[in-house]
Amino acid sequence: MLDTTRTTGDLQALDGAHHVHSFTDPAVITGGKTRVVVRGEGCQIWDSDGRRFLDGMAGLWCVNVGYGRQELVDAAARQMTELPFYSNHFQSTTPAMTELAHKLSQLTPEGLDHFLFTSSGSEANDTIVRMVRYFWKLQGKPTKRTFISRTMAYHGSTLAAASLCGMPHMHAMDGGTLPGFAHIQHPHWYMFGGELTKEEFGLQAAQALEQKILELGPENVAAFIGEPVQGAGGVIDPPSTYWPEIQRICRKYDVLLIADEVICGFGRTGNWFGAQTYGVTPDLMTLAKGLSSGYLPIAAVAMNKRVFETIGAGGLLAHGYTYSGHPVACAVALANIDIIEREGLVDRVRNDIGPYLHQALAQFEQHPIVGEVRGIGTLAALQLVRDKDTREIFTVEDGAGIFCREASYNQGLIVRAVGQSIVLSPSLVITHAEIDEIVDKLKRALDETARHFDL
Ligand code: PXG
Repeated sequence: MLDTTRTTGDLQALDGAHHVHSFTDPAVITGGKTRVVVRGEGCQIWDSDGRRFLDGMAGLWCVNVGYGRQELVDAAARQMTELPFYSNHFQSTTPAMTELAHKLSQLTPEGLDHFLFTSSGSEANDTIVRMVRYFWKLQGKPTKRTFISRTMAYHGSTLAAASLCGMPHMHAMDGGTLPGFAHIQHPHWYMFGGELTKEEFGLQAAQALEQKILELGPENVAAFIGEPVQGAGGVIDPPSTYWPEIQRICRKYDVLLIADEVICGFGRTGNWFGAQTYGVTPDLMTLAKGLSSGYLPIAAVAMNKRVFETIGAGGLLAHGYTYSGHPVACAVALANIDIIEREGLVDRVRNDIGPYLHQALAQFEQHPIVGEVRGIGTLAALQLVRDKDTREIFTVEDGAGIFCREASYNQGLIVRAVGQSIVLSPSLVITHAEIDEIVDKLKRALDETARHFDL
């Protein structure tokens, strides 16, 4: 049983002694600096000392409907009482899995009507690597095995997903990528656009895909995968010309197009899926996070008819997880989708809080250390710079991102620092008053950062 009598200090000591954290320097934890989070409601969380924070990240980009939704608790409890577990292996299903697959087929872009469930975005992307290679083998093109993704992409921490990632520190940790993974530059206009307009740069950035396909040989390229807006890479929202050109190139060379919708899906960009926002129809999509608003772990691979019918004709599908389509997670995902639909949260992002957030953040374009304010819907980033005129970014050694993030925490606002950018991804139920609070706290944190660097 959970011992509820422990103090913050007790928990920090135990945590330092036994718990290995994700994406954290273990030395920080053994030093007893773990933040102990105990409760959430709407967009707010509380730590074990009773301190309130406005959660500008919706957990880890995932609590789309906000914390404290009793409806999701009830859905889980009902399913747990009725049937806590059954698998989908060997021809079995449970009503919750079937209903969820059916529901998703109504929400996803046309043609994406088949769903394979996993418990995490990483597993889903690893699954995609196996499925796509299997697809090409069955299509009689077994050499089409290489995946192309982007620098600063994040697709997960399992083996293949980590190779799809484009973050140097991810690859450096265990000696590089697996064979069969290539990368092109991410479409960040502010960093790489030079004198080009955003639209010109979008086309140029997409054409890097064509060059890479030709360099590798189209007969060797299986798929291109990208997040419609790169999230963990720093909220890189591409120019409007980018995705349609990517799609054109993929079709030209018969390279499958995969949208990793783990962050962008379920309303974040103002449509159900980011691919819709950017006007493309992928062959496969990865879904996670907002699918259950993080209340339970569940993710999915969506595939179109061509992919499904090909692998469907291949005999036994030698792939699956014990928890594929876990009934409790599926029941929670269904209830979560009900909330998004009933409360009109997708329209709310597109027509109300998305524009409100970006209008409010636009004032920081005048701030001495903010070079660019970017994003779409409830995704936003501020690029911290030393010099606005020359677009000189702070260095890693400067640590302006981390400094500003800590200054925000001290104000009671949770944000992420990605390199020298400050990133926001609040829940879709955030109010105008809470956005005003974010902006107010962020302003103080930015001012403090500017003072720290004498700017
Ligand atoms: N794809 C994308 C686009 C993601 O953002 C994953 C896949 C992997 O999902 P799982 O469920 O396996 O974590 C993610 C996850 C960060 C950060 O630094 C973001 C994620 C994970 C860890 C850290 O903001 N996103």
